[in-house]
Amino acid sequence: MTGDSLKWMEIAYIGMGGNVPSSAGEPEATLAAALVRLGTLGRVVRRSRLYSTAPVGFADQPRFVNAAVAVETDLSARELLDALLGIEREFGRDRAHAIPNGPRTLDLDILLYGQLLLREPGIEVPHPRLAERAFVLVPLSEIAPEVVVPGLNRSVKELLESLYANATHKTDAVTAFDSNLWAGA
Ligand code: PH2
Ligand code: MG
Ligand code: MG
Repeated sequence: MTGDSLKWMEIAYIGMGGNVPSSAGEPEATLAAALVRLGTLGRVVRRSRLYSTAPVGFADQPRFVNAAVAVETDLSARELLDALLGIEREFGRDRAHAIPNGPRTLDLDILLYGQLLLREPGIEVPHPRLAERAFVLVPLSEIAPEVVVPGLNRSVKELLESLYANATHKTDAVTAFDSNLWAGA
């Protein structure tokens, strides 16, 4: 041993979302500020564009801003989850008074963590609803189309193609937009 610390790095794909203002501002500003915070957990190696997305699960709320990012990190999946929950709280996420699938300042979900398949109380990786959600698969396929989702054993691109083949979609359900805040974060 040389004494150098050799750490095992994984690529974690993180879904970001928000649809009501936080202390950082509108959701676009929240996601840009949260991206800077994600940079403290590892190295942000890819980021999708920002997407304006129609709310899923609970219709009577503002559209969401969603994105997906890849972070190379030496944190375990559980350590990463705890750190993400902490960042959500920094941006005013209140889980105590929340409607399921309802409005939130910031949501940070582990979508994938390398090829890990983990189903335990409090943590499920890959994200259990990833394959049903265009607001996840569209940004994720922008940065990781060929990555295979453990348990489903299909690539992100294939899952998106199946989703679009099997369901009807409004054309404005998931639309990318340009953001100087996001580009500069
Ligand atoms: N998140 C949810 C429920 N519904 N809809 C959109 N468009 N984007 C989201 O991030 C989202 C949602 C629960 O996490
Ligand atoms: Mg979440
Ligand atoms: Mg979520």
